[in-house]
Amino acid sequence: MNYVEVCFSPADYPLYRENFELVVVIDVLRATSAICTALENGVDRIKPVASVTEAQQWQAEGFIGAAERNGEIVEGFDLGNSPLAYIERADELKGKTVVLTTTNGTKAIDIASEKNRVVIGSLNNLNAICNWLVEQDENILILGSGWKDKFNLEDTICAGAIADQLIESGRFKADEDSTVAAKFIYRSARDNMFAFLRASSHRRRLRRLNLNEDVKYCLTPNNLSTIPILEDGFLVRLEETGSKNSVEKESALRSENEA
Ligand code: 3SL
Repeated sequence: MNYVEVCFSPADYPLYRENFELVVVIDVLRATSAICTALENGVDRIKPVASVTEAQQWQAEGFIGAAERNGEIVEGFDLGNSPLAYIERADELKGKTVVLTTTNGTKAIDIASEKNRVVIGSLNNLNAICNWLVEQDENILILGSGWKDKFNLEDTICAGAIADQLIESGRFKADEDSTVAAKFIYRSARDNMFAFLRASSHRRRLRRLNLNEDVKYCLTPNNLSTIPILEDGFLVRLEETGSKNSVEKESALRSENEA
């Protein structure tokens, strides 16, 4: 039987990474919710990068630039990581490639991709990703992006929800206390996650930035069915994996983004 375990933050990741083939990266507020939403609403591919400088470089190459730091859009970009913005601007973004950098989420994707296969989880695609994960014959690590390397509640709730479903399937087992704790936290929160998170640091931070609607959206389970997977440095919809080779993708990108 394979293992599913929860790692609370990128700072803890080196303690876990050797034992897992597949990593599910989570940043409920808001990076991975935005990634799932953008791809489901027509964005073709997302290039996750750890730094603003890298995002600027790709933007100069013709990608649509999206950058967030501390909850706000970075100067010089007109997109951040609000999932609702990707819905509102779906017509304009359809078929395009976006380069995205965020405070925690894209950093977690970056470190996970050094060694492992990476897929993207959120509450929005919860059942879709669990149904797919259950079929994978691999040890799975669920990596919360946290906040600047610290534990956060919202990623832990989502990680606990995924671990719970996989363990309940009878195909996975868990050993680590982090996984047990995540399951308990999820089970305490699941009936009203918005209220449960009232005192959480990031919900307070986003409330101060008038982003409560984003928070409610990110805490909505199962409104999406897209599973983003990292392939050759780009996040794509899982069912489209391998549908184009990288040369075809590069030339498609130039014509899409010039159009
Ligand atoms: O940390 C991240 O990657 C972001 O999602 C943070 S925020 O929700 O945009 O504030």
